[in-house]
Amino acid sequence: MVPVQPQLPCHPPTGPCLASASPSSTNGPPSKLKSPGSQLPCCLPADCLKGNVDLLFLFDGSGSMNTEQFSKIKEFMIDVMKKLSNGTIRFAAVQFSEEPKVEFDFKDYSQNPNPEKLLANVRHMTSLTNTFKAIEYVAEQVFTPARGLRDEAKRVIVMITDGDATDTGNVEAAKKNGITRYVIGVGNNFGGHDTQRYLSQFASEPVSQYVKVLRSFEELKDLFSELQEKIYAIEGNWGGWGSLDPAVLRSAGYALTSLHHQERVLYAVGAPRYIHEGRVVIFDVDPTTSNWTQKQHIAGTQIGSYFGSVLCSVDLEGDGQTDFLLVGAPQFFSEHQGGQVYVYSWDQLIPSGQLYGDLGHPLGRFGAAISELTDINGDGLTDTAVGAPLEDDESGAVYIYNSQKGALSEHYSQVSPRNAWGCPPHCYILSP
Ligand SMILES: [Ca+2]
Ligand SMILES: [Ca+2]
Repeated sequence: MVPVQPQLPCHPPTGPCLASASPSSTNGPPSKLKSPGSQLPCCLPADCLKGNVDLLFLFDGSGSMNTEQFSKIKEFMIDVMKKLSNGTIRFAAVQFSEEPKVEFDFKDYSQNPNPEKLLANVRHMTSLTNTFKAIEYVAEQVFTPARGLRDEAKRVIVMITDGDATDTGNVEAAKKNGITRYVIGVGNNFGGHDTQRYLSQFASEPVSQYVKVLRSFEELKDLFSELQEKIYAIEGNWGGWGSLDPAVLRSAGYALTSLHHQERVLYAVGAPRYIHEGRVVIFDVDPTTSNWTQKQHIAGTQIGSYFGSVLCSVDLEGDGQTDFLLVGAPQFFSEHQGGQVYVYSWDQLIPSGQLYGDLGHPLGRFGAAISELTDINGDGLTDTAVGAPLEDDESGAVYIYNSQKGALSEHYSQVSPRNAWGCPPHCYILSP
């Protein structure tokens, strides 16, 4: 079995790219590399993908909610903006009642991204709930370059409303403008219909993903994590697991490898930008229908570590049955180490160790390439190579790990004299 390597070039772009780690992360790289705009010496290609999101809060200011409830909506928006202030998301806010009113636009936010100040002068309008009118207005009048919309940004409306619309219409303008619509219905002022179905007329599809019904305004404060996941999914070019095809996943930059268990073949798919922590998901594929079913998943532990950007399955004895799944996190940071590889026993994804490079190479990108080798020390067991392409002043290094009976040694047996394995500087691909 030949492990699938990520689509990384041997010579990545020479120009710098922007670090994507959140400045609020507590366990990320040293501070000099954490701030938005930090320059790294080079980047994995996916780093350089555009991930900007322009997000507009369209919030209900109708007279059916009291002052306290209206304040809860403002608190929610402020909370979201503070927690998502990572440099890739810009915000705008429009209150709607009988008429829509721009409280601040994307340009205002980019000039002064202070949520409290931007919402300090909001006055509760306390009139009708002309929802259709408001959506059409923001789609046509606020998602515009003049209001600070960025050309390449994903467009998102987060609408918060407490009751039925008092007007009629459609959301064609928003659809035409490519705006993703996440709708939050809150409180008890909706008519006697199925609230979720009612709100679905404003939302993107699938409804289960883009409509949220809350019984009370208090619940808004607990909604952040769910909304964060939605936004990160959009920001990170994460389209969900809906339409899966190995060729599509590879071309989209996802890592992919097969796992063999008895007569079954399963697939591990890595999504290194998933909610910034990375995730690996195991799928079972029905051989007759080709339908993919999600079986298990494992999450990364450090924001920005690129967990899941490299995957490699290992068959120790060459019996055709996978024994280990190795997951690379080449941008994992600790004080002395740059990158690590997580080892999971298969077929249950049980954590069984971690591999590290030598200390003293915090920018080494250990784990940016992993390959199952043949048996190179003659003990009958497959051995494994891990690349650290930027180690030792970007000379690059390759570490060899021998297998033991039923296990992969956590201690390497050899490390290449730097740049002596036929692997040029910056090499991101290893072949057996
Ligand atoms: Ca085996
Ligand atoms: Ca061996």
